[in-house]
Amino acid sequence: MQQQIIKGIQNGDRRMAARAISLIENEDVTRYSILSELFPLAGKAYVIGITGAPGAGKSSLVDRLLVTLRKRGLTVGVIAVDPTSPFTGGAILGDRIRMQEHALDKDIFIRSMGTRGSLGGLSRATKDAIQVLDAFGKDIVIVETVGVGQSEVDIIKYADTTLVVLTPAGGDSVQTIKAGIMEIADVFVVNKADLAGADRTVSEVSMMLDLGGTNRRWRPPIVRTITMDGTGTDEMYASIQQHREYLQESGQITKLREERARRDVIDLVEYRIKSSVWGQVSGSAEFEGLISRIMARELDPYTAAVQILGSINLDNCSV
Ligand SMILES: Nc1nc2c(ncn2[C@@H]2O[C@H](COP(=O)(O)OP(=O)(O)O)[C@@H](O)[C@H]2O)c(=O)[nH]1
Ligand SMILES: [Mg+2]
Repeated sequence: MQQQIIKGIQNGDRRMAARAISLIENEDVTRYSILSELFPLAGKAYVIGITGAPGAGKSSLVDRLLVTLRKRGLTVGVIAVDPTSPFTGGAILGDRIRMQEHALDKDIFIRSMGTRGSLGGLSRATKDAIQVLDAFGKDIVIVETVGVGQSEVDIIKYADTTLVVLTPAGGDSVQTIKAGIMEIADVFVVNKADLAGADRTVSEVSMMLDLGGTNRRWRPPIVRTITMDGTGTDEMYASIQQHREYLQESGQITKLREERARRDVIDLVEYRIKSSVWGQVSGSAEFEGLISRIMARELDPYTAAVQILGSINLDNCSV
């Protein structure tokens, strides 16, 4: 089965790419050996992250971007991450009719991913799914994720160029945007520019960028878009291209990838240890016994942790 999946991905079989992502989502035991065989095939895709509040227009912008990319003959993979929705089983973004039309295009692969357990599993699964689509030969991989919480910020770290989508609506005025999100933006998109207040949002972002000082060599451009008529789509694409050129010419892309490789290995080690520990400890009689004793103040959590460490077996982490 494993060889069939790898061969299939090499031969452009969509079902096999989908199968690999399902195995990743299900935390199947075979996923790591599949991913390690896929690794040599990957490394060519350019990853675009798109994040912002729910309803900001991310999916609509992805729609527009897909048309632009396809016109240029580029093949695209889309991963829509929605941590607020339960495990989706790989359903296509049902809310977007046009997305579904795109789904019929064989050079576009769309997949949504939902919450899966704890332990940063979604971020891990997304990173691995990007690698599958990269190995599958997609020129561009777009990751759409709701800009709330740490795990979404983590996901976006896998992107080469990150778009942060804002809207003129008072609700997500720049002041309320989390600092973390501001820092990860390579391009700001002020969507719904047809609504009142777009100018104010643009100048607020611009002011925040000025306050940020000049230590950033790349000043994120601010693009206005209206997804209904496509206003700003070309400019958005041009900004992505400019950022991509900047990364290449400055050598930043190599630094980024090196940093990512480092983080990836550490993440994997951490993730596997955590999963193993969780599997052995959570719900076990020993663990519950320790908790009761802590509650009765007969035992402190520091000593309990040391006791647990002495009893767990980490041999299965590398399986
Ligand atoms: N007025 C206006 N509405 C928009 C625009 N782009 C998207 N919308 C609407 O905003 C809502 C959320 O869009 P969606 O793309 O699903 O947002 P997401 O949750 O960020 O993916 C939908 O009802 C869209 O029709 C825009 O440029 N202007
Ligand atoms: Mg969406």
